[in-house]
Amino acid sequence: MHIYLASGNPHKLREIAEMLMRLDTTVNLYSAEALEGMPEVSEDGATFEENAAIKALAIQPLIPRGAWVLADDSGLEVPALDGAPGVRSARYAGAGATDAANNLKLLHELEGIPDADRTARFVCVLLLRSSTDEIHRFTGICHGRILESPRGTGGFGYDPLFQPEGLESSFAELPPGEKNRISHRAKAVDRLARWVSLQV
Ligand code: ITT
Repeated sequence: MHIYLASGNPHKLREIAEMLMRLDTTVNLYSAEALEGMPEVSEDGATFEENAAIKALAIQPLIPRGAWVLADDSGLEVPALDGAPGVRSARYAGAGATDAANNLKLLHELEGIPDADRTARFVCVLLLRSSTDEIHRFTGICHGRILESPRGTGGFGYDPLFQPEGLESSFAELPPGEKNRISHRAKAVDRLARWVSLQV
């Protein structure tokens, strides 16, 4: 099965490729660079599903017949902030914001919020779309909490501030490969891989 990833985020590509390798699937994963690159899209959907659909549609006309497009829309939801940054995770501190700026804004918004109320969850919605408009969705959620200050240098995005439930480390402190076994994206990719294994 040939799948093109509708993403301009190299971290997502690396993580999903590693997960698919570990799961030993029959998927051949290609980056959007194998087409004409990921086009600029305006991710103005109200949900992760809508934004994933916008990204998938943007490159779907470019893929070879018989191939599939996979879009990943993901983000961090913090109940104490009414679900923010949510679908705006990538641009929480403004359009084109760096990960560091987004992390700083998150810490600022959570200033004075007691430990018990710093719960959070990462959400990943994967949308798989065929060249003939068949669509499948796979969701993964990872629960945790937001730390008081960034820890670790691995991963990307909010990883230095996110401590997954049951672990002492932040996502960014985990040894290589460990995040890719327990993350929201790992759970969604597990579901995708299970679906792929049922196709013959
Ligand atoms: P594409 O849309 O091109 O795929 P993007 O980074 O803009 O890349 P999203 O619109 O889905 O992707 O935004 C996701 C943001 O949520 C991302 O920029 C991070 O800030 C955050 N995020 C998602 N998954 C994450 C992860 O595993 N670790 C840390 N932060 C994550």
